[in-house]
This record gives sequence, C-alpha cells and structure tokens, in this order.
Amino acid sequence: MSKTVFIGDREYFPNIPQIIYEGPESDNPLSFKAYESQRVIAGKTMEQHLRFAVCYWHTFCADGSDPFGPGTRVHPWDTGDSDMARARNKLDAAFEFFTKLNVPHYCFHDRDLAPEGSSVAESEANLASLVSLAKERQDATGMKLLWGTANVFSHPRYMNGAATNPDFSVVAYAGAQVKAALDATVALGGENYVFWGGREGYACLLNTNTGKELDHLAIFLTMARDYGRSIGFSGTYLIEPKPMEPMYHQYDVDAQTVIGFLRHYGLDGDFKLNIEANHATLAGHSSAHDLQMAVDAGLLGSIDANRGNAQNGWDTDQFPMDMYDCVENLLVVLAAGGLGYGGLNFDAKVRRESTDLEDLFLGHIGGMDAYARALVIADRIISDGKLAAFKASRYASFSQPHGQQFEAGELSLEALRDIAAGNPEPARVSGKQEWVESLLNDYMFS
Ligand code: XUL
Ligand code: CO
Repeated sequence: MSKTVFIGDREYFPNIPQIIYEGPESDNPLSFKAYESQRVIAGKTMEQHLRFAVCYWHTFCADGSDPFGPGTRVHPWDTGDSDMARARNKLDAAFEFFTKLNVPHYCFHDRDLAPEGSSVAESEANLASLVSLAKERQDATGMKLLWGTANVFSHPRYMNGAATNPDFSVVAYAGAQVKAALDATVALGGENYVFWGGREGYACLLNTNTGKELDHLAIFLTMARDYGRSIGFSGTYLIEPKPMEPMYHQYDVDAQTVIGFLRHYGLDGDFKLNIEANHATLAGHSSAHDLQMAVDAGLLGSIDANRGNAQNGWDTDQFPMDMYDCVENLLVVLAAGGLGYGGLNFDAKVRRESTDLEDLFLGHIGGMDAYARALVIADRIISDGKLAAFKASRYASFSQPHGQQFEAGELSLEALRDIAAGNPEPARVSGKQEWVESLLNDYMFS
C-alpha cells in the first residue's frame, strides 16, 4: 500500500514529516518510540493487532472550547467561503493527518464530515458529496473506515433524546439521519456502525416514561439494523455504553446494562459493544472490567481508547497514556483472541491548553506508543502463562467430581447442603492480590 504524504492542493501540516519508528533512543518527539507497524507479535503485526483509528470529531472539529470559554486552537482548514468549502478543506487536512501518522483507520459522525443543511434532503446531499470525496481519498491513500455514526445529540431538536424522544417527529428526524449515516458507512466500506446513546436517557423521572422510551430505542435499533442489512452492510453494529454526560441518567449505562438490553430485545446477534475506557470509569468501573464483561458475553466489538481524570472522574477524553490501563485492557483483549474487526479508536482530545497544531500528532503518537508497549508487555504476560495458571488454579475444585456436577447443572440446592454437611469447614485459600499485582509490575519493568 503506497501512501502519499499529502493529498488535495494544500499541505495543512507543513512542519510535520511522515512519522516513522525511530526507537526508544530517539529524542525526536515526532517519531514512534515503540510502535513499529510491521513488527510481528504473536503471529500478527502491531498494525493488525491494534487497528488504530483517528476520530474526526476531536481531532479536526473540536477547537478547545468548553462551557467556560471559546476555542483556543485555530484550524488552518477552517477557512473557505462556505460550510461546504470548509468541510472539503477539513477532509483534505484529515487525510494528510492520517497519512503522516500512518494509521490504518478513521471514524466519523455524519456532521463531522459535512454540515447540516436547511432540510433533510439538503443534509443528505451535503453528506453524499463529502462521502464521494472521502471515497476518492480512501482509494488514493489506502485508509479504511473503522466505523461511521450519526450525531443525533448536538442539534437542539434532540434535547430530549433521539430514538427515545417523547415526540415522534424528532424520532423520525433521527431515523432520517441514521439512514443517511448508514448509507455513508456502506459507501465507504465501513467495518462497523456505532450507536452512542447521546441524549438517550432522561433528566427527570417525574416527566418520563422510561419503559416506553426503552421499547422505542429497541424498535429504532431494529429498524436501523434491517435497513443496513438491506443495503448490504455486513459489518457489526456497536452500542457504546456511557452512564451520564450529557444526560443525568443514560440508558446505556455500562457493558452489562447494554448486554442485558440487547439480549432482552433479541439484538445480540447483530450488535456488539464499543467500550470506551473513560465511559467505563465514569460508570465507576475500570475499562478492563467493561471489556471483560463484553468478552464474557461474546459481545466485544471495538474500543474507544482514551482515559479520564482520576481525581474528578469526568469524561475528559484524554489520550491513553497510563500504561497500567493499556496493559490491563490488552490482557483482556488478547486473551479473548483479539479485536477482530474492531479497533482502537482514539476518542481523545488534546487539552484546551495544548494549542500547537503538532500537539494533535503528539497526542496520537503518545497513545500509539503506549498501546504498542502494552501489546509487547501483555503478550509477554500471556506467553509466560504464570498469571493465567494462577487464575485457573483458583477454580481447580470445579474440575473435581462435585464441582463438575455443579457446572453441569446436575446438583440441587439440597445436594449442596448435603455436600457441605459432610465436609469440614473449607480451608481459606488466599487470592494473593498483592502477589499478582507485584507480578504485573515485574512484567511492566523488566
Ligand atoms: C461521547 C462519545 C462519542 C461516541 C460517538 O462521549 O464517546 O464521541 O464515541 O458518538
Ligand atoms: Co466514544
């Protein structure tokens, strides 16, 4: 696959060269210290294992604005005499960025790519126009779409939700948008399609019929699934759990909530989960926990790789730099056989105070190196087998006759009582948390 360094008629990052692997000794911040795309680990290249994706919204749309002040970054692609001209410039900047960073995938919301028009038809035409340009850019660079999605949460019409809005006319608008976003995803060969709940939740129980809203959500998702399949989408639909922000209560609280929802409404054959690290921590879990819950249910689809702020717990969408998080996440993923058609999407933004254009590169390079290092460490832990053997040893009694009968569903509660009555008080078996944590440290630093 040959990649050109920049695409279109203007270079948006003139001071940024092609980012290459220079190794741990390099003091060039614009190089990879650990990510060697073609290095083989356990039979696959780093690129194949990690399947990195750049997200369009944080990297090319967000300018650092927060509820207390305007943006702090000026984007050279935000010039042009119309919204559509600016959108085309942004696309060129994005493909230059992807190419220079050497990531294989990207992700977008419909409205990141093209502006909303003054009617449904105009919005559809805007998106279709940018999609055909993106298709050309994909063909020229070899870039692939990890997933597409619809932003059905920013426009004021969605203030009470999209699929769960109490007003049917808003639900219909959300349907129009999701239809067009599915068309775009299929046109660009997207491997997955994401539904993040956005404002699918509520602020006040006194004015909300939650049972009706959950049914509506399932009906809407079923329609979207059927439409996607009817136009040839063979990829995976993904639900991205999040407990709050922007709503006070969101329906897709965490992995286990979404797994229960999908199973209840019979959607678990087509839908899997997109686990975002910072959403899991916002729900009071670790990201490894939510990943493990998804794996246990056979429903891990993809990952939004980022991290939160340990002090305030908010959804701060920082780049994933915490090595323990990255290793623990990859331990779960590798033990489950990998990401499949999912990937590691950097749903992450540079800080409001990081105002140089190169900071966009530095954030991604740091995240890619963190996950590349984590891949090497996690693979070493798994190949060594010590942790897995200890974990398995804790369940050894279930390989004994009574344990086997229990797992096979052959014992009753009365039988458990009789076994207990015939046995002495169980010996206490240490869980050895301190030892396993120290073992992890040994792998991290050896
Ligand atoms: C919001 C979030 C979204 C989804 C896509 O917290 O994570 O950007 O990833 O809609
Ligand atoms: Co996300």
